[in-house]
Amino acid sequence: MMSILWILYIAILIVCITNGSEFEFCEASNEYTENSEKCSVRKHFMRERYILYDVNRPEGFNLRRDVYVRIAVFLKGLVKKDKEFQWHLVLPPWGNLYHWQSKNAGSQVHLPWANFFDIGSLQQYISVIEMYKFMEVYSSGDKEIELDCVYILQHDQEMFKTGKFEDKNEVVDCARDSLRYYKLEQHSYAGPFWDYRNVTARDVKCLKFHGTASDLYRNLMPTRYKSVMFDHMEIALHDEYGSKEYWRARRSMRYNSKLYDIAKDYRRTFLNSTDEDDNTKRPADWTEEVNRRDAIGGPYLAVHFRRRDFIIGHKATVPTIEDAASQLQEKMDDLGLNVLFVATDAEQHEFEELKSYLPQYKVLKYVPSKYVINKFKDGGIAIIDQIICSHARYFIGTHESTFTFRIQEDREIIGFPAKTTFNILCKTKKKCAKASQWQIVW
Ligand code: GFB
Repeated sequence: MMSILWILYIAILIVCITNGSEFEFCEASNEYTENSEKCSVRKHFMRERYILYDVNRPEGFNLRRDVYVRIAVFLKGLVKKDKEFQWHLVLPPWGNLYHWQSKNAGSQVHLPWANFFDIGSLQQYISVIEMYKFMEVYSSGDKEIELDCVYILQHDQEMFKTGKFEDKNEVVDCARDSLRYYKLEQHSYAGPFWDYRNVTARDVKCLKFHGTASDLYRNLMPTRYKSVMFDHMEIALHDEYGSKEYWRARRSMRYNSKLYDIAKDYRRTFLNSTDEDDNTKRPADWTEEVNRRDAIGGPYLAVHFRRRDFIIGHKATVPTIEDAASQLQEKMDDLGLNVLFVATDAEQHEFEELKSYLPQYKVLKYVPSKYVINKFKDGGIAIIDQIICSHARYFIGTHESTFTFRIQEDREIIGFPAKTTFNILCKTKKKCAKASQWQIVW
């Protein structure tokens, strides 16, 4: 019996040696059968960890972009702290936004970030992966994705009642009615998951949370979870709002180069504006940008004139169309400009009304071709408007609109003098809210 076993052992050894493989114990797969190359690939994969997130459904495009900056800075800090694991941020697909209702834009769900942003630029700040790519690498071949843990961030209502705010990170029972996730079976939850049907989670926890994003490090538990999702990520605050790190993350959010090209073409054709003449040339790589304040901008004034839901939600600060026109006229005359670029979500008749008050000027807005709206959707058109505003000699925005804030940030990055950027339309010439000023830090 012993000699048969010996013969078998020697035969296996010969087969292994002639095949060039080795018998070694591979901890990653808990087997003896792997050769060392395969084993190191497995080991490497074992170190991959994925963070996913989602934002309160009604929030718009530009607040969502701000939430990205929060989580990007969070991940950057994590990578610095923890070298044991390879951390990646999964980019939540865009879609189903309340404001994105253009009928000729085709489907506006599950849009990848590459539609709007330059992924290479994002990668230069942190490791990001589009959702569809994550699904390929993470699924076990059958296209089903099972996340290890979902945390639903919730405000502590008590703090809002008492006005006493302190950091909190506490797993609590999930109130049934607030839970958009439901149990399918033991260790399997279905939920909204960016409207994907093939995604579930093994565990769902509600987290009463107050504090900055980095307070969530402790919830990651990478020796237990490979993938963790945070829902309602907008509840976590910036770790470093307005700091150098904040601005690095923000600067990495360059747009899809095709959107810059469309805006460039429009500026040259209709606004007599080029980067050479306007002193707005930027290095191709955002990490090579430097602090400057000498951008001149194209010979036009740009206004972001927010209407629709803002007229109701921000009654106290949004001017009538006539009031807006009179403020714009005054500034145009001041600056000796006769071209006005209007970025707006206004109805066409509102835009015509604005124009009717300003007959002495050339008043323009960007109108996308069928091809552009179909390819880049409402989000892409919004970005084109933002790029054109960010290259104007002078910019006036809408008080407290995150759409305006993103333009102001872009102008700070390009290098305009602050006084040409942080201006807002007033309710009336006499009644004006104070504009916030978040200047860039290098
Ligand atoms: O981006 P956003 O959150 O900015 O929402 P606010 C406004 C959306 O409306 C944009 C469209 O994403 C665009 O789709 N939009 C607004 C525009 N202005 C323009 C424009 O000038 N050009 C183009 N092309 N599109 C928040 C809302 O809006 O205001 C919240 O998201 C809430 O739901 C809050 O209503 C009061 O910060 O301006």
